[in-house]
Formats: sequence, structure tokens, C-alpha cells
Amino acid sequence: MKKAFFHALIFAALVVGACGKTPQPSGTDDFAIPSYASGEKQGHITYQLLIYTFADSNSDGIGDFKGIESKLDYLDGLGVSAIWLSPAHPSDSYHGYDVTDYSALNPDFGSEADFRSLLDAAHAKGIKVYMDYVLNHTGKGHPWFAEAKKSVENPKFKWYHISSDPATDIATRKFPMLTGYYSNEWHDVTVGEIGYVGRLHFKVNFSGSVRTLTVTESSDAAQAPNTDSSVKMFLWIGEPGKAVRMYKTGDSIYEITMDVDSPWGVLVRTSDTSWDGGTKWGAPKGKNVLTFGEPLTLSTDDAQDILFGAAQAMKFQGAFGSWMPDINYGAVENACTSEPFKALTVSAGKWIDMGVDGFRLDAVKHIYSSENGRENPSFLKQWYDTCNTLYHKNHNSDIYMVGEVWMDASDVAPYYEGLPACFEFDFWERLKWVLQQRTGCYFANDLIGYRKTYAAVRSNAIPATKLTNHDETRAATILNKDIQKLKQAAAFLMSAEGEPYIYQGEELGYWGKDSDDGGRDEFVRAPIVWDKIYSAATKKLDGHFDMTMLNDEISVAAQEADENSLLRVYYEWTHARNSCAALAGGKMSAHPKYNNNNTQDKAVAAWYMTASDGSKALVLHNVGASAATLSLPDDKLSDIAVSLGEVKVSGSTVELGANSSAVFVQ
Ligand SMILES: [Ca+2]
Ligand SMILES: [Ca+2]
Repeated sequence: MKKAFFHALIFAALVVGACGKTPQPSGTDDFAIPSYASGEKQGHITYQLLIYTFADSNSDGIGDFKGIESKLDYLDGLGVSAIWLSPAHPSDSYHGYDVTDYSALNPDFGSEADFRSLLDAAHAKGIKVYMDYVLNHTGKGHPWFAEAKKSVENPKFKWYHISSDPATDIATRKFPMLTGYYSNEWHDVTVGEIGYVGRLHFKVNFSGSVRTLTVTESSDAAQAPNTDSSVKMFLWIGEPGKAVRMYKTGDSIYEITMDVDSPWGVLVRTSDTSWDGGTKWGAPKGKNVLTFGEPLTLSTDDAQDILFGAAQAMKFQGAFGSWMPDINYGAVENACTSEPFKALTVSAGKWIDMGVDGFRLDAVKHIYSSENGRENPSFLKQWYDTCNTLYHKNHNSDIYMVGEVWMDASDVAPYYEGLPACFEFDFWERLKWVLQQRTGCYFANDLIGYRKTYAAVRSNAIPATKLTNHDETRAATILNKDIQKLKQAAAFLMSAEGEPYIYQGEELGYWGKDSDDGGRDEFVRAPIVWDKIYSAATKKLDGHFDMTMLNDEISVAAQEADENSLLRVYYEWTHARNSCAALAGGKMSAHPKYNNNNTQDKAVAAWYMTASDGSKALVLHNVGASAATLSLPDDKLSDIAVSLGEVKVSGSTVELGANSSAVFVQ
């Protein structure tokens, strides 16, 4: 409550009108504070937060639901009307995208009661809550996958793509979701019961160029391990494993009969002190299940565990690696009747009933493997319609859902067939170019073009605009920590058509390179420093964060107190967006003069935002390194909604300083 009250005092003192204020002739930015006190939040601003690093309520170093609840005033002050939570379900990773139970919450984050409390508290402030939902894959640790591995007859075997011959199964369309065989997507899995308890006879034959192990079930007397240290042949067996020395029974022939209790199988070793130098002999890749009585060819090259039992060595498909098996929904025509689809909707229904307002859907272009095919949009429509029906039980409006389709705008467009909103990755691609190249004149037309493409598929398509997210190198790194450019990036985001997302830490100027850029994913997922670093939720990052960044100066407390901070610019522009209908819900149209045909003022980006109620705003950004003087005889310049940097108005002329921006109500 303290923080919101603080903001209200600051802004209430400076508020004039609902949407704008008459600019002072001097044109300094002190007139730019927008009308926070109106309390309106029509700008559809969502905050993306990582539960594990946002706010920690119980000092265990892990962010949690109560922590988020305790910071709702901050989010409210930031003008946020929705939050997207990183995956809240149990998982084996720190980031949560390998879900092991879609109907439960990760106990590290709190209880269901804590989650309900967060929902209620958020709703009381007009903040919706979106859950991250992972439809492409489960975690390898999900009980469904454990079931699937039990046998090919297990009903859940078909919930995944599991095969002993993937290339053939794909070619014969046994897996309708998959369009091609890519070996790097297929990972080893053993299907069936493995292990053995009983008496076995082992015979290792090293006499020829092909070395073999033959194992047979035996009723002969069991032998104690050989104690003759001159014999260098061992079985590695059991759990925990132990080395058993064999008996030499011929020229390069070794044998032993022994009682076995191994939950997996055996390896052959020529040393009991070293695993190196080719001393480990196992099964060749893909042929690791031993049949009793039949010689198994041994291999030192990537030697696999030799497994006993009725198991089969197979492969499963996981587009994101061996810890995330992709779900098999079958042919898209019948996807919504598939068992995993139904199971996932039961879980989604639980959260919808609890009060969750929508979902952010992860990696949706990977669900069906043809990224540009018809299947994914069709699948998503089935998913959306199913969830929407559940949502309508308690709501008159439609459920919100946004898809992560990490592609160019033209490739994203077809996905609007299935979903009301998709992230617009091209927004940042274009904006970073604009800011780096100091060339703004193409920006508006580029965005308008994207929106036309979306509208051809869905008339009310929502572009979810953003700078960077948890999978990308931070905006501040890309913009060389240039604070003016970072401020202007915020101004662009809040003045363009769409529904903007602010990613945790972006409003504070966090930097960091992700793993595709020579860094680590953790580096772009750093905790919020509310006041002091010691209270930040760092534990899940296991030390992978930048202490030169996480200091008192970058903290929320410090930036709230500093009227020149990036955070203050976010406050100003989010509040402008929220209180000005034209900015909040307007459609973009190009300015007739300052657009891509303007060769004189290429640094200027200009457009109108026009709301459905007819209200209109003129948006001006000068991304140049020097001032731009704009002649705008046909525009109204008396009512400024918000500005950044140096803005001077004189008659029909506006002078915008370097990296300066302004919005004029028309
Ligand atoms: Ca905690
Ligand atoms: Ca998939």
C-alpha cells in the first residue's frame, strides 16, 4: 500500500484533465506526468513475471505466490492490468517448462490456498492472472511418461511419440503430428520392465574381432567372485553397482555363474579401477536389451547399459531435448478427442474454475511439427474453444489466450485462426533496428502492415507487443545500456497499437545475454531487487546472476526515488496509455507527412492512434542523435498526453530533442 500511495501523491499533484495537459512554452518534460489518479487501466498492459525470481515472502530465496501478492501495489502502480506467471506447476527444472503435474502447484511457490489468495487479491485490484501452459511437451518426470514407458500396450504409450524405428513410422504416417524424421529430436528410452532377480550364467568371449556376452538362466551352483587378480575381466552389476571378477575358462573366454539382483542389467569391464581407456564394454547404441541365450555384440564406443528383461530399446520424440517428451495428440481432425488433450483440459478447467483469467501458451508452433502448416492453428482453435466453454460457466466474456509463435509476423498471422492474441516478436525486431539505426520513418508502416496481415485472419486480432522476454537477450544489452534509448523503447511500446507486455526487470533496465548469445538463460531471468540484494529471490538461479547489475542503484526503491529513472518513464507512459483511450485501444495509421516516404526526417516515427470512440492521438518519436523540427500545421498541438526528453511546441512546430517523444491528443 505504501508504494501506491506514494505514486498517487506524486502524480495527483500534477494531473490535469483525463488525457492530457496544455504544454508549457518552455517545453520541459515536467508537464508530461499523466493522470495516474484517474485509476483507469484501459491500456491492457500485462507484466510477465517469473514466479521463482519475482518476490520471496518467506526468505527461502525462492519467489512465491505470497511474494507476488505482496507486490501487487507495485504492479498496480505500474499500470498493469494483467500478470503472466511463469509455469506454476511442479517440475524438475528451475524454469518450470517441464511440467510433471498440470493439476498441481509447485510447493516451492506455496499452497493452493496461497494461489487462491493471490487470485483474489489481484482481482480486487483489477489485475488478471494468466498462467503459462505447456501443451507441446511434458517433463520427462511426468507420471504419464513413466506409464508410457511401462509397455507398448500401456494406454499412455500412445500419448507420446515412441518408436523402435522412427524414420519408418514417420514415413508411413503412423505419427500424423510429425512431418519428417530429424534424428536430433529422438532420444533413447527403454520400454518395458527391466531388471532380473535369479541365477544367471555369464560368458564373455574376447577371442575374435567381434566380442560378445552371452547370458543364460541357470540352475548350476552359484560361484563366488574370482579372487585371482591376474584375471582382468569383470561384470559391473546391480544397484549400487559392484565389480565381480570372472573366471578365465579358455583362450580369451571368461565365465561365471552367480545370483543376480539387478534392477537394470550389466556392463562388462576390463578394469575395476578405471572407466577410461576403453575398459567399459556395453551394448551398441539402440541395441541395449539382452535376450537370454543369444550372444550380444559388445561395444566400447558409446557403450550402453546392457539391460535384462522384457524391455525394448526405443526412441521418443522431444523437440526441446531428452527431458521434455512431446505430446502426441494424433491427427489434428480429432485432436480434441485425444486422451492427452482431454486430460490437459481437465487440468485447465481446474484453474479456470479457481479464477485464472487466461493462459499464455508455450511453443505452439512446435505442437504439430509443421510450423507453417494448417495443423497448429486448427489445434489451437480446438484448445481455445474447449477452454472458452469452460470459462463461460462463470463469465460472460471470452477467455484470454496468447500464443508464443516465435516467427515473422507473416508466419504468425495464420495462428490467429486459433487464438485471439499472439506475441509479436517482430515488434522488437523492428524497434531495435529503429533505435540502433536511428531511423524511425518506416516503423509505423511496418507495424500497420503486420496488423493488416493479422486482420485478414481475425478482424479483432490482438498483437501482444513486447520488447524482450525470458528467452531473449535483454533490451538493455542490445541497446548498449543507452538509457535514453531504453526510455524511448518504453515510449514506443506504450504508444503503439496492440496489448503490450513488460518483462520483469525491463522496467528497471536489466541487462543480460541469453544462452543463444554466449550467455546463460538465467542471466536474463534475474530477480527483482526491491530494495537490497540480500532479499532478492536468487536461489533457483544457482548463482548464475550478475552481481554488477543487482545492486542498490538498480532497485525498485532507488528508481522510484529518482525522477530521472527508467522506472519513472515506465510509470509515465503506462499511465498515459491507461488514461488516454486513443493510446489504450487505438488503431495505428500513418502520418501523411512523417512516414516512410519522408526522406528529410528519417529519424522521425509518427503515427496516429484512433480509438473506436473516435478519439485520436498523434504519436511522435525522434530516434535521431540530434533535434528534429517538425512542421505540423494540420495537427493539434495544444493538448499533450505524455512526453519524453525535450519537447518544444511553438505554433505549428514541434521540436523534438535527441531520443525524445511526445503524444498529442487530437
Ligand atoms: Ca519463498
Ligand atoms: Ca510437438
